[in-house]
Amino acid sequence: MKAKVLDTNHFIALENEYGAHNYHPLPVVLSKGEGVFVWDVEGKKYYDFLSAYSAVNQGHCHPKIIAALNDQAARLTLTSRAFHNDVLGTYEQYITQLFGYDKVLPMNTGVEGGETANKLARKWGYLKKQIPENKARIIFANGNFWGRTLAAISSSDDPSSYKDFGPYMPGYDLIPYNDLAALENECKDPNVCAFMVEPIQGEAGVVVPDEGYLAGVRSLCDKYNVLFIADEVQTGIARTGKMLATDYEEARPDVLILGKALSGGVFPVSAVLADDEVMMCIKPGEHGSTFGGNPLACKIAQAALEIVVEEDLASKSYDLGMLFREKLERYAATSSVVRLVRGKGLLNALVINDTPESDTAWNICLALRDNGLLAKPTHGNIIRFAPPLVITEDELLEAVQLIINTLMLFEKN
Ligand code: IF1
Repeated sequence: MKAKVLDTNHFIALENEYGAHNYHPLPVVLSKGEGVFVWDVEGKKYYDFLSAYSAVNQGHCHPKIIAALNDQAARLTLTSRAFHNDVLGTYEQYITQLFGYDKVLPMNTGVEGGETANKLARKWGYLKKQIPENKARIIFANGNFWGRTLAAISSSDDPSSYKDFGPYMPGYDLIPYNDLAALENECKDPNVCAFMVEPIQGEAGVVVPDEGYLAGVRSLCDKYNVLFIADEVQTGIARTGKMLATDYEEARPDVLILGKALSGGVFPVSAVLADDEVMMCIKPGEHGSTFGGNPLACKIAQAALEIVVEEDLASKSYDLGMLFREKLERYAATSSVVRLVRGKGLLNALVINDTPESDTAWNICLALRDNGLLAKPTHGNIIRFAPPLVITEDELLEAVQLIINTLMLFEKN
């Protein structure tokens, strides 16, 4: 038994010694995953309520994805886009038909999807909207998070993302989230080419906008000839109870960014979807990536999407999300620890009744770990709960009970 605890300490010490300290993980060392569960190096089993930030919507090591991976890995992994391959076109047809867009541009990470969308929007702005050279502006919402590149942090209002990494990308501006009047004000400037927004803000703490906001964004973008870019890297692929979070309203984006669960968490696969009017603005040699559209990624992504359709993960997420919030709202009503429960589908968060600087949420996550469930705080006082969408109702109810039992340890009575 003792030797096993040493394993945990050993792996954590190795990371501390040899890895950059750009993360502060919960002290647990995982070595195996299957469906909604992960196991640590000591053999302890946990519910995974983070799902690698919604990358593992299909569950850990889904057999269909792993089969696609193994099959394609033995055949052909990478050709670069210097040559055609016999997998890319089939995948492109599948994903564009599934989401209803003319074209797809395959990339790898979510942030590259965001970069691609920004480049497309600028190009479209110059070619189609006749914006004067170098004057194109893209508007973002306060609290946005779309990754760690210099462009992504240039639109951030979180000092821990941007501070001491300047100078920043010009042509980016911020308005409050969930504020259509502020958006309309910006859209009046003819140099604005796009508004890029998360349908629900993830990193900001699962912030759900008012009903009608996304439809309002859509109609303002139509009115002023501005592209609506939806960052569905975290909210997409059934996470929020629909295939896309923008599906809840009349809010079809002009440019759709997908990532994370597009591969079921197997490796980085992202995609940008748009119609020809926008996508055909980019010509050969103007954008790309060594690994984007590689045959392995295409096979994995197609399997990952087929699972979402075949297993109807969107409705599962919708129904189980309702159940999750109902149970925890009932608990929160009389709790001194939980201030608020919010979310959509299986993307939910508990707001802890404490300041963002407090360590209460972190301590709750440590206690949850001890009780067999992994979750991670965001912004100090918010805990995000996002299990794989393949979770069953019985498992969800068991996990909810476990969360409630843990919260009870923190009640001040
Ligand atoms: C980290 C958070 C989640 C994203 C949205 C694009 C990207 C992300 C809406 C970029 C990435 C990540 C990255 C991860 C932590 C994580 C996160 F806590 F920071 F906010 F999911 F909630 N758009 N989100 O959420 O995708 O390039 O990383 O593939 O450690 O930075 P990527």
